[in-house]
Amino acid sequence: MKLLMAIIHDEDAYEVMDFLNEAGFSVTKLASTGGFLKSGNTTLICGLEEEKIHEFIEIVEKNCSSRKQIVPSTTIHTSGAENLIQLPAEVLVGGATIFVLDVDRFEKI
Ligand code: 2BA
Repeated sequence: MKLLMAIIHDEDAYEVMDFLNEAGFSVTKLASTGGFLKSGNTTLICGLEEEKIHEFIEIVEKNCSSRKQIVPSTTIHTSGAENLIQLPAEVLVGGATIFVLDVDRFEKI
């Protein structure tokens, strides 16, 4: 058995969960925060058999879009500490970041 962790955009979360549920996956949604942007995102966790990994990733891929987001304050040092410029910068946040982990044991009691 495997555990998939998919970090996705909040706005995609409910639609992806609907499609995953329809396809028979059991999913848990965790509210998470990106360490770089310090803004909310969603982590879905799902225990599944190895042969279902491809189907899970396909559903996530079809329903999660990448987006450009602004990093509000990027400090640029010009010549010395007295010349600091605060510039907004843009980053591309991917449709999903997915980790696949081995599960040693799985119990439902
Ligand atoms: P954040 O950490 O808020 O990162 C948002 C986006 O900012 C990233 O998109 C990437 O384009 C950029 N970014 C992140 N760290 C950076 C850095 N040190 N320097 C420059 N740009 C940086 P994604 O790569 O698509 O990641 C989206 C979210 O997925 C991340 O949100 C984080 O919550 C998670 N994530 C991505 N890679 C991860 C990893 N290796 N381990 C754990 N979580 C990860």
